[in-house]
This record gives sequence, C-alpha cells and structure tokens, in this order.
Amino acid sequence: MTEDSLFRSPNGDSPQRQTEANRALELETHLPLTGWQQEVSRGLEYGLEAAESIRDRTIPTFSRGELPHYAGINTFLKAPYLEDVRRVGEYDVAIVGVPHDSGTTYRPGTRFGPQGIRRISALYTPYNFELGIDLREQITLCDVGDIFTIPANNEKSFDQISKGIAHVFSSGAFPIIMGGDHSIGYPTVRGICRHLGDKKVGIIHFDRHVDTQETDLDERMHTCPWFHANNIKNAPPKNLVQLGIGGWQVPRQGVKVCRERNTNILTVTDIMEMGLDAAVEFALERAMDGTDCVYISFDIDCIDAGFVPGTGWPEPGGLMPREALYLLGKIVQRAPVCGLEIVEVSPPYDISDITSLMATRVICDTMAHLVLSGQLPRKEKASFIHPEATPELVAEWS
Ligand SMILES: [Mn+2]
Repeated sequence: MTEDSLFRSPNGDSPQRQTEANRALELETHLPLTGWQQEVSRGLEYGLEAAESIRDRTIPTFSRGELPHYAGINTFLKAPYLEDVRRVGEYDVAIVGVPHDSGTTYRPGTRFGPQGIRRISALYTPYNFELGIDLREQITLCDVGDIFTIPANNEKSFDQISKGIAHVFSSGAFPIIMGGDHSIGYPTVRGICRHLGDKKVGIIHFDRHVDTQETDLDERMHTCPWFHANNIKNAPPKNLVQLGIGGWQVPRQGVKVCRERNTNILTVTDIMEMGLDAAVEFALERAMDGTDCVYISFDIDCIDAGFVPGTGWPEPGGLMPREALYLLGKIVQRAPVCGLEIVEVSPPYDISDITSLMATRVICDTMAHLVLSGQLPRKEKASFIHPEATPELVAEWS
C-alpha cells in the first residue's frame, strides 16, 4: 500500500485504506462548473427566464440543455446537433448514428439503435462519480446525426458509411459510431483506413461471435466484417483481437478463417481464468504489435444475454457488464484509440431500454477513459491521421 492510498482521520486515528468513494468525493472538488454555467446562461437567453413563481432562477421557461432529463430533443447526451457536418473538426468527439440493419441474419431492428441509444442517454448526466470526470467541463461533444444508409442495399450503405466516417475521422474529431448491425464494422474501418496513409490499425473486437466469414446468405452480412476489413493493408488480421467469443452461434466458416489468419481469440472462460488484467495485456500486446492506433468494435452481445435482450443474436454465457466495462476502460486508457463503434442494439427487442442503456454506458465510459488518459481533449490532430485520402489497397469485392 502506498502513502497515497492511506489517509488519516481528522482525530488522528491510525491510517485506514483510502476508498474509491473517498477519492471520488475529493476529485469532484477539482472539477470546474464553467460548462454548466454557460449552459444555464444559454438556456435563460434562448429559453426565456422562468415564470415568477419559480424560485430557482437558473430554470428557463423552455427546457434547454440537460434538465429536466425527460424533456428536450434527444441528441446523444443532449449534445448540440451539428447540422453542418463540415464543421465537425471543431469538436473533440462526434457521435455518428449508422441506422443500418440490412446485414442482419436473424433479428432486425438495429436501424433503430442510434435513436434508442440517444433516447435513453437522456437519463445520464455528463459526470461520473468514481472516475471524477465531467464531460461537459472537459471536452466538446457534438451529435452529427445519422449517415444516410440505403435500406436493402449493403454495398451502397457501406459506401455511404465509409465516406461519412472518413470525413469525421480526418477532421480530427474522435468518431463514436452507434450502429446498426455489425456489417458496418467493415465500412467504418475502411473509412478510417482511407486516412491512415501507411499507418496501421489494430482492431479490438468485443463479441460472442467471430464475424470473420467471407459471405453469409450470399452477401457481406453482419457475420462478415473482419474478413473484409482485414483485407485492407492498414488493418492486418494478426492485430485483430476478439474478446468474449463462444457459445452455439459461432459459424464454422468463420472459425476456419480465424485459424488460417491467426487472429487472437479469448473466450469468456479464458478471460475468467487468466483474469481481467491479463486479458487486457493480451489484447493490447496483440492489437498494438506493429500498429499505430487501435479501433474498438463493441458488439453489445458480448455481454450475457440476460443484460442485453435487445440484440440481433442474444447468447447466454457472455461477459458480465462489470467485466466488459473494466476491460474496455483499461484498454482505452492504454491504447492510442482512433475510434469506437457500438453495434447490434435492437430497440424493438429491448426491454425497458436496458440494452440501449448498456450502449450508452460503453460510450460514456470510453469518453471518460480517453479524458483520463490524456487522449481527449485533443490538442492537435492525432499523428496517425493522414490528411489525404488514399484508396485502400485491396481488390474490390463483387
Ligand atoms: Mn455478435
């Protein structure tokens, strides 16, 4: 135990262990309130001062900003909606919806994922107690709305998605992508690779499923993103890390590809037996071996189906939410992260918004750990972003 982890009670009793809660209470005192005060002033200006009977004079007549949580227009965390997407580079983080579910092979509905996640994100404040983070005070966040996807046409949707993600990524804003089914993993990575020049990206993939087969039902479906992403020179398969794989829904064609390409898989039992910290080491070591940045693809179904019923292929026996969030947090803190996608949230199959809430948690925790590790706010464009778009070096698939 270090000196830091001890504290003395005011009456001089013997030292006791510093709890996380005590640390959190202290951390909060260091957070500014500037962002909050700006939100209040803007609210009073745009939303008019409240009726005379309202004693709290920070309340406007028209709801503007965070409060009340049940009111307002549902962008993610009620961040400003950036209608002019040419200005996305003015923000540290851009939330991008990808309402595409034409790649599903069982339950559809993830086209409503972005809206479902936005809706329940209204429940969250920008502050996290244990981490001592207040996103409103520490970063600038915008919601650019959704990519215009083309229903019933994966390939045209993929082209739209790659173009949109390339635009956001090259602007310098950190892209957080809300799917959508997992077929979008290929065009999102392809969009990022367009602006990597000769740099490389490792993919850390949380999932119960391998998603590595070439085609499914004769198309590039949500079972196929990594086969195609790993064909891009900037995203080698040796840097694909797959956490939480297992159960009765893993297609054997995909397993064959993982074996041939030597991807890095840990099952839930592997993670339990080696321990969470060793699993983090495994993931970072493999994903960062010879690469310049790490892309995180978080399929919500990596978590046990009991916690995430609103998903395309629910599978019992997955990670506990606490385990998944721990792994994610430690990975984000130690890797140069170039983007996050959260996929397979299907609100029509959800119950009490619980699956969408889990996705909100994944997004907010990622932002917090990016702040804690000094990756956000960005002082300058990340060194792995290449200004010019280069076509990905891979034979076109037809
Ligand atoms: Mn999956």
